[in-house]
Amino acid sequence: MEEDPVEVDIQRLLTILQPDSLLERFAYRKQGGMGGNKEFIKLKGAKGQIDHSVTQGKVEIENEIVGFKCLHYSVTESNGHVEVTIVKKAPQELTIGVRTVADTAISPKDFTHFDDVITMTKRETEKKVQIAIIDDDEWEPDLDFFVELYDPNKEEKNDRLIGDDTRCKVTILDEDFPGTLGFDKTEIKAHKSREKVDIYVTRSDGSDGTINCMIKTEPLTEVVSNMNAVEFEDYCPKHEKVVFGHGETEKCITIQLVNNKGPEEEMPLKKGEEPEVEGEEEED
Ligand SMILES: [Ca+2]
Ligand SMILES: [Ca+2]
Repeated sequence: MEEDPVEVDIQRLLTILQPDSLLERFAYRKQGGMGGNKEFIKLKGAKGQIDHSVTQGKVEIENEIVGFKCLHYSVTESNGHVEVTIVKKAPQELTIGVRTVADTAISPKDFTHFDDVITMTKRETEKKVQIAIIDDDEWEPDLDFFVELYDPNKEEKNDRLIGDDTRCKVTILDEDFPGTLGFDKTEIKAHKSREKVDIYVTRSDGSDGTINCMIKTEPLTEVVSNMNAVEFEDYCPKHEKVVFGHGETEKCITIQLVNNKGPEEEMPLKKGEEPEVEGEEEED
């Protein structure tokens, strides 16, 4: 880097420092707030798992017998499962309970709850456990849950085993993108003789999940000409919700015109402001 560090733009610095692999870059960009729409689309389908931090030497209180190899895993939603590694640190047979604990990610919507007892022989030093991750079409923020180790022989099973490494966090990386909404044209001319005018709202850069926006007609407030269209006299005002189902990229909105003038005279009709995405989910 040849520039004076003081002069370097922070976004440029983030770009220079980002990791090489596609999956790591995905997580890095999201952390750095760099998730541009185009990048997002390219990364869709890049399945995988990231093991963030190896616990050795990183925890204050380490369990002497057993613990997770990593304290934080990230997994793409479409990967199907996350695999966590449990390390046995003592040369003895060991039976422990492994269970998931919901946080922002919940079961069964985001992952399949896991609660099982595993046994490791004297010679085994590691055991891998797979937890199913649910892939949906809805855009959502990244969600977390935990996996923890407990003693299955204890009557009181609420407590996990002592130590900072007997619990790990799993972050589910969403790779769905709802897209952005906009009008396909910013100006449409309609003849007074017409019964209706069709306006198209398009969805670009992604079409995952159901999204909706409100659409509203507004008369021109400033007098551009004496041909400003008047509500109910020239057109029927419209204020309604436009819903895009999963995969839908275009919606037609019809505005009824009131035909009470002579034919073939042009009348400017301005549609409402750019639609805004209101929410990503529809109640069933
Ligand atoms: Ca998905
Ligand atoms: Ca999703």
